[in-house]
Amino acid sequence: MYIKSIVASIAVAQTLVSAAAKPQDYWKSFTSSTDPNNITLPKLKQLTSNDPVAECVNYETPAQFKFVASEWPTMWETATSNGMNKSAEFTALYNSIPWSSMPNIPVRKATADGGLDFTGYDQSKDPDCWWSSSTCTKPKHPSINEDIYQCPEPDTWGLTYDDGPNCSHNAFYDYLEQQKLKASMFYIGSNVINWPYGAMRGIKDGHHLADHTWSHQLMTTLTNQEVLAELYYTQKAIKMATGVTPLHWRPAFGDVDDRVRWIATQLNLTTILWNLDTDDWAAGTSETVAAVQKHYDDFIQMGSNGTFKQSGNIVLSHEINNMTMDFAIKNLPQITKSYKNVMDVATCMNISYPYQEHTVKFPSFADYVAGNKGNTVGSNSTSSSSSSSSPSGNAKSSSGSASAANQSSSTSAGFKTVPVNGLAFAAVLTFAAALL
Ligand SMILES: *[C@@H]1O[C@H](CO)[C@@H](O)[C@H](O)[C@H]1NC(C)=O
Ligand SMILES: *[C@@H]1O[C@H](CO)[C@@H](O)[C@H](O)[C@H]1NC(C)=O
Ligand SMILES: *[C@@H]1O[C@H](CO)[C@@H](O)[C@H](O)[C@H]1NC(C)=O
Ligand SMILES: *[C@@H]1O[C@H](CO)[C@@H](O)[C@H](O)[C@H]1NC(C)=O
Ligand SMILES: *[C@@H]1O[C@H](CO)[C@@H](O)[C@H](O)[C@H]1NC(C)=O
Ligand SMILES: *[C@@H]1O[C@H](CO)[C@@H](O)[C@H](O)[C@H]1NC(C)=O
Ligand SMILES: *[C@@H]1O[C@H](CO)[C@@H](O)[C@H](O)[C@H]1NC(C)=O
Ligand SMILES: *[C@@H]1O[C@H](CO)[C@@H](O)[C@H](O)[C@H]1NC(C)=O
Ligand SMILES: CC(=O)N[C@H]1CO[C@H](CO)[C@@H](O)[C@@H]1O
Ligand SMILES: [Zn+2]
Repeated sequence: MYIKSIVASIAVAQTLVSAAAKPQDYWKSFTSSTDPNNITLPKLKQLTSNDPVAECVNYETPAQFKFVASEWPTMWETATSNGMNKSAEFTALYNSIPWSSMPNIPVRKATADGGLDFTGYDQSKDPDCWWSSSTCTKPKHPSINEDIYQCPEPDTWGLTYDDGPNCSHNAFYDYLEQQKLKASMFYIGSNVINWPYGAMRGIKDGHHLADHTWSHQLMTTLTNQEVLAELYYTQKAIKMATGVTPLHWRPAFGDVDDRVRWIATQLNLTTILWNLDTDDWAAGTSETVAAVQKHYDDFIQMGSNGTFKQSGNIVLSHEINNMTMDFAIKNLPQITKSYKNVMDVATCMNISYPYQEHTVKFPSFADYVAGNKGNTVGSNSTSSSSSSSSPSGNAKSSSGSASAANQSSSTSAGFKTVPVNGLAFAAVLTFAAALL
């Protein structure tokens, strides 16, 4: 078991849960020393490298952050782990939620091979708007935010990348920056904790950051408490690293139903799905590389043959690894030729403020198309940096509980691999002892 502190990386997680808090106010208790409008990334040699081995070294050590392992779930485990669900912080949040109003929908079961068990569910009626069953996106129960699954404007490609941030993403982010392309980036909480510089680069570059859960599991198979924790701790991790709390999230594998949506809605989160799937992550495993390239070719063709004449798309693709990011770089020149507009989801939806804090303002669709592509400082630039880093203390006081067994491997990284539906996610954990 890897139980250890990631160095210094993550911001001071203050937990000032006030009594009688409303669930949608939870984010006000997060503090972050990051100003999203003034991100400074240190001059590390890996920042423009293409080599993940080199890029990931020392990537997780913003000096202004302090990571306290006892305040976070265990990396890549269900977010109730490490006693989080018994913490005063989480208990207060849990108790603030009006659970009796939640639609009465059971926790789903997984099959032995890690799929979903639909036994006993009326898939033709799909009463719970279970996306995995029928790609339903319009909730059938009341008081639930409706999903976004396509950019409404014609000839528009909604650019989205899941499963970041990854320390090896810099060549890819450099490319997007050079091309002045902004995407919606769905970040996994465990990755944000591992590689906060990656998330900081995301906000610095003006991408639309959103929540992709803590441990990337089938959400409908998790209990209410687990669903809440998966979303909450990812919100918190993104806030710690970047200074903003997202208002959007995407379920892993698209697995969402009205129970899960209702819980997300309590945190003011709206679900973003997709209507085209590249399957890029599967290239070379369950699909051939050529088959994935064919998906891209088809989607590119749809941009010029009238398929998106009335409305646009949102395309699922990934930041996971060199292969998926190479697909992106290879195909974007054709995508931008074939489609009139290529942009992040906040912009294509005219969502000026995709974060709880109004510190970053996105352009409207019309402004973006007119060439005003940059984000601006929002109406509330004072609320972001609520805590200042202490002059010398924070960076050094990492809670060094690296497991004794591996304290000695002071310069190496430990890899933890969790298979998810045939897909392996490797989380690089660097030991506290290594970097200070
Ligand atoms: C931006 O951050 C730098 C270093 O963290 C600081 O010196 C500077 O005053 C900040 N600028 C603004 C406008 O806040
Ligand atoms: C906390 O979560 C763990 C793991 O999900 C679970 O086994 C335990 O029953 C939960 N405890 C409480 C008090 O809810
Ligand atoms: C959050 O949710 C509350 C209650 O549903 C709503 O009044 C408020 O407008 C929402 N805020 C945002 C930023 O979506
Ligand atoms: C447009 O291209 C796609 C992908 O090749 C194809 O499936 C679809 O039938 C085409 N539509 C029209 C109207 O030609
Ligand atoms: C991060 O990127 C590296 C290099 O491409 C890859 O091997 C690794 O699996 C990725 N990790 C995660 C958690 O996505
Ligand atoms: C993938 O790796 C190759 C070889 O190291 C490199 O040239 C390329 O730029 C990488 N692609 C991305 C998107 O990082
Ligand atoms: C975005 O705003 C434009 C007007 O500027 C409007 O025509 C369009 O319908 C809006 N799109 C959405 C999704 O609200
Ligand atoms: C600015 O932030 C403060 C503190 O978070 C909040 O009370 C206020 O409503 C915000 N104002 C705007 C215009 O968003
Ligand atoms: C007990 C344990 O996890 N040992 C590992 C420590 O790290 C080295 C190098 O990464 C591994 O080889 C050991 O297995
Ligand atoms: Zn994912």
